[in-house]
Amino acid sequence: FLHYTILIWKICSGPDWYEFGDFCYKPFGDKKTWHNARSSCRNLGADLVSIQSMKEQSWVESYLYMATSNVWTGLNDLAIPGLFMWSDEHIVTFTYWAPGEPNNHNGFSEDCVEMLHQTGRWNDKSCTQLNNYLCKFIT
Ligand SMILES: [Ca+2]
Ligand SMILES: [Ca+2]
Repeated sequence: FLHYTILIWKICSGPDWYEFGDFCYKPFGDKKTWHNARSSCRNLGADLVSIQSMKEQSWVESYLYMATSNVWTGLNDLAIPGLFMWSDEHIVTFTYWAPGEPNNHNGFSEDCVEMLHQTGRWNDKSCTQLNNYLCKFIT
Protein backbone atom coordinates (compact mmCIF):
# COMPACT_ATOMS: atom_id res chain seq x y z
CA PHE A 1 0.00 0.00 0.00
CA LEU A 2 2.79 2.34 0.88
CA HIS A 3 4.50 1.63 -2.42
CA TYR A 4 1.25 2.35 -4.28
CA THR A 5 0.81 5.67 -2.49
CA ILE A 6 4.34 6.74 -3.33
CA LEU A 7 3.90 5.71 -6.95
CA ILE A 8 0.74 7.83 -7.34
CA TRP A 9 2.43 10.74 -5.64
CA LYS A 10 5.35 10.51 -8.04
CA ILE A 11 3.08 10.27 -11.08
CA CYS A 12 1.08 13.36 -10.17
CA SER A 13 3.91 15.39 -8.72
CA GLY A 14 5.01 17.03 -11.96
CA PRO A 15 4.19 20.73 -12.32
CA ASP A 16 0.45 21.42 -12.32
CA TRP A 17 -0.71 17.79 -12.37
CA TYR A 18 -3.78 17.35 -10.19
CA GLU A 19 -4.86 14.03 -8.72
CA PHE A 20 -8.45 12.80 -8.63
CA GLY A 21 -9.36 9.18 -8.02
CA ASP A 22 -6.98 6.97 -9.98
CA PHE A 23 -6.00 9.68 -12.43
CA CYS A 24 -3.85 12.77 -12.82
CA TYR A 25 -4.99 15.79 -14.83
CA LYS A 26 -3.24 18.81 -16.27
CA PRO A 27 -4.90 21.80 -17.97
CA PHE A 28 -2.96 23.51 -20.78
CA GLY A 29 -3.50 27.16 -21.64
CA ASP A 30 -1.99 27.14 -25.12
CA LYS A 31 -4.28 26.61 -28.13
CA LYS A 32 -3.92 23.66 -30.48
CA THR A 33 -5.86 21.64 -33.01
CA TRP A 34 -7.41 18.50 -31.54
CA HIS A 35 -4.77 16.22 -33.10
CA ASN A 36 -1.87 18.39 -31.93
CA ALA A 37 -3.38 18.59 -28.45
CA ARG A 38 -3.67 14.80 -28.35
CA SER A 39 -0.03 14.47 -29.47
CA SER A 40 1.09 16.83 -26.70
CA CYS A 41 -0.72 14.73 -24.10
CA ARG A 42 0.60 11.46 -25.52
CA ASN A 43 4.17 12.79 -25.51
CA LEU A 44 3.71 13.14 -21.74
CA GLY A 45 2.48 9.56 -21.40
CA ALA A 46 -1.06 10.84 -20.97
CA ASP A 47 -4.03 11.35 -23.32
CA LEU A 48 -6.72 13.95 -23.83
CA VAL A 49 -9.15 13.88 -20.93
CA SER A 50 -11.93 11.31 -20.82
CA ILE A 51 -14.89 11.86 -18.51
CA GLN A 52 -16.72 8.89 -17.03
CA SER A 53 -19.18 10.43 -14.58
CA MET A 54 -20.82 13.62 -13.34
CA LYS A 55 -18.39 13.55 -10.44
CA GLU A 56 -15.44 13.60 -12.82
CA GLN A 57 -17.17 16.24 -14.97
CA SER A 58 -17.50 18.49 -11.92
CA TRP A 59 -13.85 17.96 -11.06
CA VAL A 60 -12.78 18.92 -14.58
CA GLU A 61 -15.12 21.95 -14.57
CA SER A 62 -13.38 23.25 -11.47
CA TYR A 63 -10.37 24.01 -13.70
CA LEU A 64 -12.29 25.83 -16.43
CA TYR A 65 -11.67 29.17 -14.77
CA MET A 66 -8.08 28.86 -16.03
CA ALA A 67 -9.19 28.43 -19.65
CA THR A 68 -9.01 31.23 -22.22
CA SER A 69 -11.03 29.28 -24.80
CA ASN A 70 -13.14 26.16 -24.97
CA VAL A 71 -11.22 23.03 -23.97
CA TRP A 72 -10.61 19.89 -26.05
CA THR A 73 -11.60 16.56 -24.56
CA GLY A 74 -10.62 13.19 -26.02
CA LEU A 75 -14.14 12.48 -27.28
CA ASN A 76 -14.45 12.13 -31.06
CA ASP A 77 -16.38 10.39 -33.83
CA LEU A 78 -13.48 10.35 -36.32
CA ALA A 79 -13.62 6.60 -36.90
CA ILE A 80 -17.37 6.13 -37.32
CA PRO A 81 -19.61 9.21 -37.85
CA GLY A 82 -22.09 9.49 -35.01
CA LEU A 83 -20.31 6.97 -32.79
CA PHE A 84 -18.38 8.93 -30.19
CA MET A 85 -15.36 7.33 -28.53
CA TRP A 86 -12.67 8.46 -26.10
CA SER A 87 -9.11 8.76 -27.44
CA ASP A 88 -7.83 6.87 -24.37
CA GLU A 89 -10.16 3.99 -25.30
CA HIS A 90 -12.36 4.30 -22.24
CA ILE A 91 -15.94 3.23 -22.95
CA VAL A 92 -18.43 6.10 -23.25
CA THR A 93 -20.54 5.73 -20.11
CA PHE A 94 -21.50 9.37 -19.59
CA THR A 95 -22.20 12.39 -21.81
CA TYR A 96 -22.83 16.03 -21.02
CA TRP A 97 -23.85 17.59 -24.35
CA ALA A 98 -24.97 21.20 -24.61
CA PRO A 99 -28.58 21.51 -25.81
CA GLY A 100 -28.84 20.59 -29.51
CA GLU A 101 -25.38 18.96 -29.59
CA PRO A 102 -23.81 17.02 -31.21
CA ASN A 103 -25.05 18.66 -34.41
CA ASN A 104 -22.33 18.57 -37.11
CA HIS A 105 -23.02 22.29 -37.34
CA ASN A 106 -23.88 23.71 -40.78
CA GLY A 107 -22.98 20.46 -42.48
CA PHE A 108 -19.33 20.86 -41.55
CA SER A 109 -17.65 17.77 -40.27
CA GLU A 110 -17.53 18.24 -36.52
CA ASP A 111 -15.73 15.17 -35.25
CA CYS A 112 -13.98 16.37 -32.07
CA VAL A 113 -15.60 17.37 -28.80
CA GLU A 114 -14.82 20.45 -26.76
CA MET A 115 -15.98 21.46 -23.31
CA LEU A 116 -17.58 24.89 -23.38
CA HIS A 117 -15.61 27.39 -21.39
CA GLN A 118 -18.71 28.99 -19.84
CA THR A 119 -20.90 26.02 -18.91
CA GLY A 120 -18.75 22.90 -19.08
CA ARG A 121 -21.25 21.38 -21.51
CA TRP A 122 -19.95 19.50 -24.57
CA ASN A 123 -20.03 20.50 -28.23
CA ASP A 124 -18.82 18.67 -31.32
CA LYS A 125 -16.56 20.93 -33.38
CA SER A 126 -14.16 20.83 -36.31
CA CYS A 127 -10.94 19.15 -35.14
CA THR A 128 -8.84 21.85 -36.85
CA GLN A 129 -10.10 24.63 -34.56
CA LEU A 130 -7.70 25.86 -31.87
CA ASN A 131 -8.57 25.25 -28.22
CA ASN A 132 -7.05 24.89 -24.79
CA TYR A 133 -6.87 21.24 -23.76
CA LEU A 134 -6.72 18.99 -20.75
CA CYS A 135 -4.53 15.90 -20.43
CA LYS A 136 -5.33 12.94 -18.22
CA PHE A 137 -2.81 10.41 -17.04
CA ILE A 138 -4.17 6.90 -16.67
CA THR A 139 -2.50 5.21 -13.75
CA1 LIG B 1 -19.21 14.13 -36.38
CA1 LIG C 1 -21.53 21.20 -32.67
